[in-house]
Amino acid sequence: MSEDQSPFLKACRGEKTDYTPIWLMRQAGRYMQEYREVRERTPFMDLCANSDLAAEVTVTAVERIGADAAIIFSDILLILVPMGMDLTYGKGEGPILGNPIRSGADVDRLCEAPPEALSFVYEAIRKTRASLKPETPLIGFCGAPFTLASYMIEGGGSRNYAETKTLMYTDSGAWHALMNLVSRSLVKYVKKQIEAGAQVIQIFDSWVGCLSPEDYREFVFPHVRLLLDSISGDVPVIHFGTGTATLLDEQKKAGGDVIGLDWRVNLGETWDRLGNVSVQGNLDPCTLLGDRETLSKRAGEILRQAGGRPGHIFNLGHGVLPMTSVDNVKFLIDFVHEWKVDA
Ligand code: 1CP
Repeated sequence: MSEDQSPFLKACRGEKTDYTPIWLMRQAGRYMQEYREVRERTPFMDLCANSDLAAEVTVTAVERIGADAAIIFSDILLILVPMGMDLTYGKGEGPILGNPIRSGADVDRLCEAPPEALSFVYEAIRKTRASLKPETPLIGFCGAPFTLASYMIEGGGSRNYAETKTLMYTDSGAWHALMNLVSRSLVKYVKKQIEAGAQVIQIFDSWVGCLSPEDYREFVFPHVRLLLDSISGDVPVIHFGTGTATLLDEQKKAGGDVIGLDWRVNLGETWDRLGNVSVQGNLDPCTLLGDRETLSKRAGEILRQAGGRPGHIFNLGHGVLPMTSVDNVKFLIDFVHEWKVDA
């Protein structure tokens, strides 16, 4: 089978497949023993910067669980370093940006990321592509402008995005300048990933669900549109967010060949409403922590809602949680593969 005819790429293009393709966000990560062993010896940023190790972690994960696509091991925040941000990953605390952006003057101190500053990512993509089975497609990715700006402004993760919204509401000039700078950096970064061999790009707008539809339209839409317009046509793009039930129509308008759905929406009804687009999702990652009866029941409900329509990529509604059992992940993947799509 050529990669181009793989179920995952066909589903991205909205073509019919013999079974529903599945991969899991964060499929290489702390829930996997092999990953924990690599991390015991290697700090997270060193792992990302080491293209041999990043390729190894990527390939090990996809082969171990039997997913239909690999996602390059990296992180959405790495691009912030060549833009002028001071990034560290504290033990168990998540990422910390030491010099948060709080004003127009702070924005002025940043620069567009020179794409060659991330050459270790392109190198990891090339090495991963060379060692993956030919029929397994490789996903490249980046954070979306809003989600990246929120880390830059908050200085890390956030519960209510108060600093982010403060800048947005009090200095819309600085806000749009920041979003534009991030978007321009992302266009070049994504194009380089495609050149290196990424066959699909996923845009992670993980935290955009904290916005109202009005704020999305005014403060986010033009930037996501610019990003997606600039990369569209090269390879399929998956446009993902969480908590986005009220934003999905706008997100679809902004662009993407595949729209990511989380578990808070009914996949069937939402797909009916969105219409002509592929969809990815949408199992609650916590169902992998429960018993197999519940897991297969919930997975079956999603497959029944998709109803064999071409263009469904099975995934979780967000990343795999660290306490997940690998056996449950494999059970889910087998369950989805064995499902008769015409049923
Ligand atoms: O299979 C994979 O794991 C692919 C690699 C991958 C991806 C796609 C990693 C590795 N990070 C990401 C994307 C990413 N990073 C997102 C978008 C996806 C999502 O919403 O889950 C986000 C928001 C980040 C930021 C980030 N980096 C966080 C979240 C912190 C928060 O605010 O809640 C964390 C914990 C990191 C570090 C990180 N990145 C990746 C891993 C495996 C880790 C954990 C590091 C470790 O403990 O080993």
